[in-house]
Amino acid sequence: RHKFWETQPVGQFKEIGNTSLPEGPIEAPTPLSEVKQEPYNLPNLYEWVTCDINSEEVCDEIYNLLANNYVEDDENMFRFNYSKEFLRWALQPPGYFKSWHIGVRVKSSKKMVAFISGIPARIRVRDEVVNMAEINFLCVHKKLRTKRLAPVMIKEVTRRVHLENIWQATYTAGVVLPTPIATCQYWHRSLNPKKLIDVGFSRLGARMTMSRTIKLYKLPESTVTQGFRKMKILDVPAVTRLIRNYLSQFVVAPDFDEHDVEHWLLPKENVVDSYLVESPETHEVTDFCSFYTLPSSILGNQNYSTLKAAYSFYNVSTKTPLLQLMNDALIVAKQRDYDVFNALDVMHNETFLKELKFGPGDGKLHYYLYNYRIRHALNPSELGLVLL
Ligand code: YNC
Ligand code: MG
Repeated sequence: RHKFWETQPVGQFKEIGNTSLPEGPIEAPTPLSEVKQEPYNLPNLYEWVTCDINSEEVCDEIYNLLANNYVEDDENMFRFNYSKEFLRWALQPPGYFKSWHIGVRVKSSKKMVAFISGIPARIRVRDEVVNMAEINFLCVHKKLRTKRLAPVMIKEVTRRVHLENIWQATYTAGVVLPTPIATCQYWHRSLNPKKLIDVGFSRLGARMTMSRTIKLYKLPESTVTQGFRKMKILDVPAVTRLIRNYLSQFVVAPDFDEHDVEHWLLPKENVVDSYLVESPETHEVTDFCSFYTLPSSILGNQNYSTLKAAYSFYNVSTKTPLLQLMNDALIVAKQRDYDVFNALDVMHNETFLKELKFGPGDGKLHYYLYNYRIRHALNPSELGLVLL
């Protein structure tokens, strides 16, 4: 069934329900001297390229490959349109490896036709912190699909991860592979219902008019929580403490230090937005919320070309009810002209989704670990990890 994935150190479907298998690494690391020194062979017309994402030209090429060939919804109405600034942020966290930004070019024309990337991350699974790669942006040009290029790209990124003495990875995908550690669902909160309906993202509900729908999703002009403000660089230590403490309750979560928090959570225009609640009395940071910006291209609509979407990232509530905090996040997203606010059912998100008028999306997002077995699948609420 899965000619490639059956050969890889991942949980296999036939193991499901077998509770005697131990949790942890599936294969032991090999000495670095035994890691293959040369890249895997590509079909003869193609060549590997290590991408310098800081080069304007290379960043343009990756951007264009993804903008034209990356993930679409099931009905091919929308396609992710990660911005260049976003890609630079996503691919260059603290300690990143340029060698993990891997392109494939046509030898003759130098056209970039495929890409895969990894970034390093410390991921805690129960009480073990594991050095991992987060694999993302696997993309093969539409004209080169189903030629078994993806397995070669996955093996090559694996080889380069191994060369850095890292033996585990995590990734998410919309497709079912051996074997998800959790299966999550996206929920969508309309901010601009008229546009969402016009472009076919959502439909007018039964017995609903456009004006009733607009009223249903209306939000206050300004946020309601006292002390709610944008995160600043001086907040990094307090936010790190808050988020580390919060994430410790989940089965799988990143082990963020101050450098990670500065990179991933300090606001970056049109990439990531973060807000916190500073107690007006004690000046303590008690609550935090964040979202990243990922527009989608609208395929074949006369009136609109992009959907501006915010994606819930990491949220922490200790004093402000999570429902109120997320309502304030919706208000700022609306102020900033986003069309929709998306959230997965991970962490404590289930506690606000229905109440804040999010609706379930179609299509699932599956989470995976490479070379790390867990005894049984997790509930989404046991996951403290959001990948981009
Ligand atoms: C996928 N998304 O099952 P079997 S997500 C992993 N992730 O293998 P071919 C995938 N594997 O079943 P195509 C996959 N999609 O025979 C397919 N596969 O064992 C498997 N789409 O290869 C598939 N981006 O080249 C099959 O297929 C084999 O030409 C078939 O290429 C696939 O970034 C793809 O959705 C996805 O660009 C590149 O369809 C192409 O169809 C495409 O014949 C649109 O491949 C964009 C898209 C995927 C987004 C993502 C996470 C990727 C994770 C990869 C796995 C990482 C493992 C850990 C490595 C480091 C380890 C260490 C240490
Ligand atoms: Mg292929």
